[in-house]
Amino acid sequence: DSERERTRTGLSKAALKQDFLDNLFYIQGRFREVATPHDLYMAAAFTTRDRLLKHWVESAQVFKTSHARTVCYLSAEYLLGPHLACNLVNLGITEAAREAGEELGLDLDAILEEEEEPGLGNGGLGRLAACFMESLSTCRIPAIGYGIRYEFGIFDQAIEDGWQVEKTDNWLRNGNPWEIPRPKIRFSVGYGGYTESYRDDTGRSRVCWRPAQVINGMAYDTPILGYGTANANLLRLWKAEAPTSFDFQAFNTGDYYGAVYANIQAETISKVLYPNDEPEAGKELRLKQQYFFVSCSMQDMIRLHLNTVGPLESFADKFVAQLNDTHPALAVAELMRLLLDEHVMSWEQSWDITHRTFCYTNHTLLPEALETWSVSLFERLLPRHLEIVYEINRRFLDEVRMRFLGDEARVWRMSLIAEGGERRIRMANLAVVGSRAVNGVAELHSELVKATLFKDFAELWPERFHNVTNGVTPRRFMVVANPRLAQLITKTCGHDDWILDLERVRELEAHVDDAGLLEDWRAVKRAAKQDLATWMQQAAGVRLDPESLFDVQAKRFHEYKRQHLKVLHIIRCYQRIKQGQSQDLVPRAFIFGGKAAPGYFMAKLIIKLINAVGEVVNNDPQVNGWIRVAFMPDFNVKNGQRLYPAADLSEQISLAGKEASGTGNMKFSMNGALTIGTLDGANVEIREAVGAENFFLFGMTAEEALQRQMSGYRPWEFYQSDAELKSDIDLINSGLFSHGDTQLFRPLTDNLVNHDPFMVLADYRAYLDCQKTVSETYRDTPRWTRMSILNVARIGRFSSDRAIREYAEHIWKVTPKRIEPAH
Ligand code: DL6
Repeated sequence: DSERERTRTGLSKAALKQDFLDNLFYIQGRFREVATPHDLYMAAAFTTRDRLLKHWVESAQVFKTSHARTVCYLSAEYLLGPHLACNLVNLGITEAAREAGEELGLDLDAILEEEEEPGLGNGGLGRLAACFMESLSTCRIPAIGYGIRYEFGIFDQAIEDGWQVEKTDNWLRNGNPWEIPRPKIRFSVGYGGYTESYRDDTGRSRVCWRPAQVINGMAYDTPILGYGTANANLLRLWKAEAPTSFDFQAFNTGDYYGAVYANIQAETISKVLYPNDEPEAGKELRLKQQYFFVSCSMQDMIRLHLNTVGPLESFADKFVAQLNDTHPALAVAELMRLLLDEHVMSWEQSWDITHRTFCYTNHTLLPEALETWSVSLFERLLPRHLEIVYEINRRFLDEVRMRFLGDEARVWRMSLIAEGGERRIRMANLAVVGSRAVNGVAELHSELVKATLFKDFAELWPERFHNVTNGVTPRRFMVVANPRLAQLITKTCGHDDWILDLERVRELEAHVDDAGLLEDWRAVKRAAKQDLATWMQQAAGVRLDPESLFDVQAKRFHEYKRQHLKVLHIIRCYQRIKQGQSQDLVPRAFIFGGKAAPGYFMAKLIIKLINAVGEVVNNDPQVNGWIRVAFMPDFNVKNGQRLYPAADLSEQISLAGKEASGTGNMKFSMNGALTIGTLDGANVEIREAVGAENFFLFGMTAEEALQRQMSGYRPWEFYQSDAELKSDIDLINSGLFSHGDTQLFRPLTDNLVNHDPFMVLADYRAYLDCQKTVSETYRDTPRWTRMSILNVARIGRFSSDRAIREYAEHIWKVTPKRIEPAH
């Protein structure tokens, strides 16, 4: 009835209150007085979900009946972050929810804190997928996100004795109120076995794959609502299961354990996210995961198409599938297999459909991050797909030979199979050959993609290559993370339309000389710094002074990102203060956050070094009034939201040419941090946008770095010729930071002095000089504040809404489909 309808979908305070109490009672089985904080969170989540479902179901109906062209985003990772706060913002009911809570004697912020985030990704690539899902809905583009419902996401990081310790992330332990299990949406996925040829009714030769093992994938659906719209899209994650809960044959012959074991084995496939942002060599389970989610997703797309539009000939008109890096590149071979073997189409027609369906985004140029699979492993797990890859390759290489007569070296480089040594399948080549569009994630990166990694392909198919610079969602990273700043922007601009059209933050510029704004701006930053200081005291036991400059580097730990360059700067400051030369310095808090892959020794040693330096610095009364070092444990989306608003300075100091884009750089800048950075990834475009005079630039360009590398880089010459650099490295080796142990950090310092693959020493001096400029500028508070305002005012381009519109127009050729709210 209509009253009940209003209770579950109404946006008024009264409706929210009633639905909250109903959900607490009917779903959690609790009343107010005995409810735990978790019960309260669950009831709040279900109350919010009730409202999402209304939009979601309506969207699904409209998309279905209108045969809307749909984007399928295929990603092995989605680093979603907490749902509740963002859903409240997108529904426009944050204030109503807060007031409803108050009337029930509840604090909304405390409820929001209860949420454990789904950490189904490692870092930039997974978080980008999450931002894109939100922007797809906001931009009203019909979309489905496909991925894996890992039971254990990225590990929780603890710091013990300065070392990173990994703890399992049991995010589903307390239930997940945002997902809806779909027991009837299940697909079988095969592995191993053999293929057979036969002739079909028309006498045509066909292939049938007889897998040795078959498991099931079951769908779990999460609604993703856009901001200020009734459009909601679907995130569909697959969980692996045994096809039947018991192998009765084994059971009846008495092999009870064997039967259960098969069951467990099947479930292993979606058990855990690989906690590495680079492929793990030879990991069979990883290949199984990739095939698992890709196969379920392709089967699901075909099912949807047959149920709505009809004949598969129009599949590529209905769907465009975006490959988020090469992790889902097997989809090319799987769609071919389904069309050829299951839907008995010809090779030519299957290839035409497949090739028109896929587009591919490259996220890295690092050679170690480019996926390849050994042919023998591939053949053992996916014998039919190997045949298909071979046939794609045979036809493709004929095309290359025809275009470049006699250039066998080129054929060899472009082949989907790397020969020489163990034969391996190059997933990036498969992705390029199987896609009609390929893009990099920042202008510089996309240029390098064409000039280096895919040079041969760009010569063959120049029209296939594009750039779409990354973006991030301002709803999560401004409105939710930094409500004070959001309010100030709204007050200053006189509207909140900037949340949907981020270019409109530019209106701040008109007020940049307004003393009142400068004062309010500083107060907002100061309050965020105080919040972070309070949290860090409790979480890491370190005291931070909100008056000091908050200098933050937060991202995955990797040598190319050069967290150790920042450590050398800390040691330099430390030595200067000890030597009584603090005149150039301003009080600074050096703050780090980030996880290292569990098997990445050097990255973990850098974490240990940061904490070791922190222990000395923070306990030395001679320096700790000047500098402090803090490591935020367990940097994830939720903790990132504490960090971005509080940063004065954002460290984006990777070796130029190595960071494809970066997205943290955008999140810091939109929260008023100034960037110190190299000309790498999207830094280049951020600097262009905010103005060179509002950005602290240092270091070699990508081209200079390459030149130096090629002409023989000798890091020890820098070590020998720069007395301060030498003394900083020697201080590490002296054992000062390791209770006298002179060997502990040797692997790191020896590597720097002798190899230094990411040219830390070559950029050291330029970095220190630039940091001096940072300190000088910070002392000029009005100037710094002005620069901070201009950073925010000019950041509009880096909204993921802009990125999604570019994909939609230039790559996907898909138009928005507006869902009319039924209210
Ligand atoms: O495109 C998202 C993100 C970029 O911003 C980072 O610069 C890049 O390092 C990251 N790549 C990965 C590793 N990719 N693989 N494979 O996470 O993508």
